[in-house]
Amino acid sequence: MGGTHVLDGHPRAESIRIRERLTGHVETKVLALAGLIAHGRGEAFDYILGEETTLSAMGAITAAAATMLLAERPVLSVNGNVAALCAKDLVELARATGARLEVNLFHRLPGREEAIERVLREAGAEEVLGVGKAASARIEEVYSDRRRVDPRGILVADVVFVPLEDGDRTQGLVRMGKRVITVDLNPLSRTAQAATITIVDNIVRAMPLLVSEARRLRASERDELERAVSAYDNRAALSAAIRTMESRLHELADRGAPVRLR
Ligand code: PTJ
Repeated sequence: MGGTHVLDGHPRAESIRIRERLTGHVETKVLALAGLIAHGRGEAFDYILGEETTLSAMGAITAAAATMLLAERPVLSVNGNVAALCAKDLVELARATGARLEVNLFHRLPGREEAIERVLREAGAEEVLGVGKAASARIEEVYSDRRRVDPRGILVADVVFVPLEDGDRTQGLVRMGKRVITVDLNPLSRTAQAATITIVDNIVRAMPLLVSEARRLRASERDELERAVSAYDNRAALSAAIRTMESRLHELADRGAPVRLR
């Protein structure tokens, strides 16, 4: 992959570095070209959100960690964008919650599953489900290549983590009776609306918080985790995210001042 072309003093250095990481992963086949479009859409929502983890996103993160810890068969579904952006955190989250990692792609082009498996193994994963023939089961409720799943993983999971997801699979998994957790900067997306828990935050910020929250809650009693889950309301969390965006735009429009981003 090409080296970085951005100087530390650049006001958008971090954002540019992330873009370079993603474009580099087009070459390695980890990222689908459509992944670049998805990232651009996410960035636009992040600008409006203020590029910070909100209090309500933190509430969703706590509920998500508790849900994964309570699960019997949790699975973390990994696509190209997520592997490119936070492979290490995924491996750590799997360890902290006892979840299995499964590659599941919208664009199953030759070599991509293996490339993503490689990135996960380099990040420390000992087991990666869903690669090649291992994705031998079909989910009727899903109408894309994402229907191909591993019979040891998503097929039998009770809780599935599907960050940066693309629509109908979330609805399909929910119809199958699974609890679905997502990370999506767009609170209006079908996935955000249909998931059991939607973390409206950038995956790059949310993942380390999710890992530390899972580690913190690991020692908790079952009923304490259950209370954290039942206190959570996804409709309210989505409304809070939309309200944050709305009030930020209002404030900026009133001030007429340049947007201040970190
Ligand atoms: O690797 P594949 O083949 O499985 O494909 C993965 C993508 C992401 C290309 C595919 O799932 C897709 O097309 O997704 P969508 O429909 O573009 O939806 C992705 C959602 O993630 C959008 O609502 C974006 O706003 C959001 N998003 C993008 N980048 C981030 C994000 N949310 C959180 N953090 C981000 N960094």
